[in-house]
Amino acid sequence: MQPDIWSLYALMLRSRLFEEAIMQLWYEGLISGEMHSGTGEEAVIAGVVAHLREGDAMALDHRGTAALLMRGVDPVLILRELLGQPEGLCGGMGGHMHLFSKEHFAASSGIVGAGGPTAAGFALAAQYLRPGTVAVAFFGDGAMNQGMLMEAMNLASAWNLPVLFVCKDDGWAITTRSESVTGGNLNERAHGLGIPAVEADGLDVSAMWEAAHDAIQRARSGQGPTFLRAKCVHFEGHFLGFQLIRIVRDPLGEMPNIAIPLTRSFLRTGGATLGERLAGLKTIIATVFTTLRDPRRDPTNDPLPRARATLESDPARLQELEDQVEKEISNGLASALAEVSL
Ligand SMILES: Cc1ncc(C[n+]2csc(CCOP(=O)(O)OP(=O)(O)O)c2C)c(N)n1
Ligand SMILES: [Mg+2]
Repeated sequence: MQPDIWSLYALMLRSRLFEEAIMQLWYEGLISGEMHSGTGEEAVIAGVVAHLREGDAMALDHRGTAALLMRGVDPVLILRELLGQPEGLCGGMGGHMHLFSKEHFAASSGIVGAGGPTAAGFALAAQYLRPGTVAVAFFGDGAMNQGMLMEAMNLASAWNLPVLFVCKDDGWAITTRSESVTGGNLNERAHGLGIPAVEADGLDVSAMWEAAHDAIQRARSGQGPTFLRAKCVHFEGHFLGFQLIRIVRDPLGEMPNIAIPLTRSFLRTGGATLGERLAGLKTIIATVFTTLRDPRRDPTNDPLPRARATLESDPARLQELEDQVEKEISNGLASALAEVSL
């Protein structure tokens, strides 16, 4: 079977446009709290979600908006939720990290790693109540170091549950490089629990679709769980307004924000020794320079133009699709914002 790249691109584009609109509203102050964007991981989500059918379930992390949108949840309900309105998907109480759609068997959680047990639970229910259906868990590389995710993978293997564990590996957990806190190799960790591990390029939606196709087939046909690891890049860093990304975008403007408090604490009497202060300063300077070369700002890591390039042979159809998706998202936004008192 071949992926339908047109519909995959449409899913990715809907998600991108919607999340960019959310970003705008957040910067305008209309959405409160932290906001984790999934921009950059659209190919991972689209390649998997495109295989889901009625009765399949999803357990999501703190970047769950894209998956819900691609699964068919009404963008107006999502947006009203993010705006904290009672008409929102979860009565305005959940916010972007705790979105839930009973109809779609989809639940997200801001507790890192919680998608593991949730997906295993969905998959256990599937075995009894909805045979032939599957559950998918989306989580980050940081979540792979959470005990509950490992426990859930263990049980999924022991009980042969129909579940796909998708690790969206961006190499970071907030400001921690995952490699600095991760022992061994993640694929071997899955193998150790008796789960086959597959790697796919998370920037290439067709590769993701193919890898997910086989893994989901395995689960549907009673052959148990698969671990699918996909490298991707989050353009906004950990969350909107992320300091390291602000430095990359505007190094000169941001430098005083770093330098002034740093100089003050460096010169303060008492506390750390001079040697410790110098070591701290060195770390901060190294982090800033690493950030200036950050792959998160490299446009070649964007999965959208990659998918789009494969469709350019039919520019009329491409234009039509883009116009249609743009209209759909802007109509949804207009209706969410118009009918709700801000
Ligand atoms: C149990 C738990 N510990 C810590 C946190 C704080 N926290 C929120 S997101 C995050 C990083 C998660 O990294 P990863 O799973 O790789 O996801 P990414 O943000 O990179 O997409 C952490 C530590 C949390 N929400 N839950
Ligand atoms: Mg990560």
